[in-house]
Amino acid sequence: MRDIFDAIQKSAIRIKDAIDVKDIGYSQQENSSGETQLQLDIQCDMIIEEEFSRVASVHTIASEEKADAELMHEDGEYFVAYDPLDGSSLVDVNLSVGSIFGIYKGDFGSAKMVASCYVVYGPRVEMVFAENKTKLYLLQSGEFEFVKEIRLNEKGKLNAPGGTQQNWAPYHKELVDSFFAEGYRLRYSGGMVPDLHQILLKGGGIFSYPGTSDKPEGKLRRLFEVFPFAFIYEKSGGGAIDGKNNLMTLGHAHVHDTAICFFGSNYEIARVKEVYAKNA
Ligand code: AHM
Ligand code: MG
Repeated sequence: MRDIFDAIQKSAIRIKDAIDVKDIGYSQQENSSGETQLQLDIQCDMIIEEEFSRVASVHTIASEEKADAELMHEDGEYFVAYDPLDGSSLVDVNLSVGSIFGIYKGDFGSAKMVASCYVVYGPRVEMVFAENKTKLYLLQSGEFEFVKEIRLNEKGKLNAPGGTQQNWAPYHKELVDSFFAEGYRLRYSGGMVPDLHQILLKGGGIFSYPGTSDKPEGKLRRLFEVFPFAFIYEKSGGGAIDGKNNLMTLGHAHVHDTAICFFGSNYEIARVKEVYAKNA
């Protein structure tokens, strides 16, 4: 695990440099979700692949930017799924973006996850790594230094509602509005890494990406977006559900499968469950 952690750190430092200097023009290629890939997305994917190719314990990788999983080392035991540059369309407006890593043992799947990590490229570069506990690191002078452990409060104040509102179910809109009616404040940048990072570090709240009329299974991908954050939120004392079930109990059929998802502190997650049990 240590070597994977090191490879993620090396990748993050290289990605930060790529974000700082690269022209982010669009390539001619589309990724598996049909989005036009930015040259920067492809470059970040290649950086991570190259770093993991040097780690003998990595058996297989799966990336948001690759159609299929790729074998790295026959004798490795870890399966790593990653989104190399989540929220990459925010780079041109200079908002924070991130990389997300789900580390699985023996195979991909929520039940096989053993650790999870993300990196935020913002005014500062920070990394959050969860195994038994959730730990925050800060990049300083080329090294990631441990800052503190992260623990969510029972209840927060932030509301980050994702997806096109026009396409929300009425009960979902009522749920989102009910948090605002209780005094929650809107915090939504359109990057799940900084949005979920903010909720974690400010002690709590709720992030939602519901099923919508145009995307009934939501937008966010199970292996490299949903499961990694579900793992981190659970290890931080919060919860992660699809409205009814814990996200970490869901299966997946394909590398790019998506899921409806809610991440938050316990109070908000309980509220979501109540509303979705009655309506969804
Ligand atoms: P991406 O992987 O193509 O960058 O998309 C994922 C991003 C998430 O970071 C964010 O939570 C979501 O898309 C925002 O979607 P929307 O603009 O529909 O709210
Ligand atoms: Mg992405």
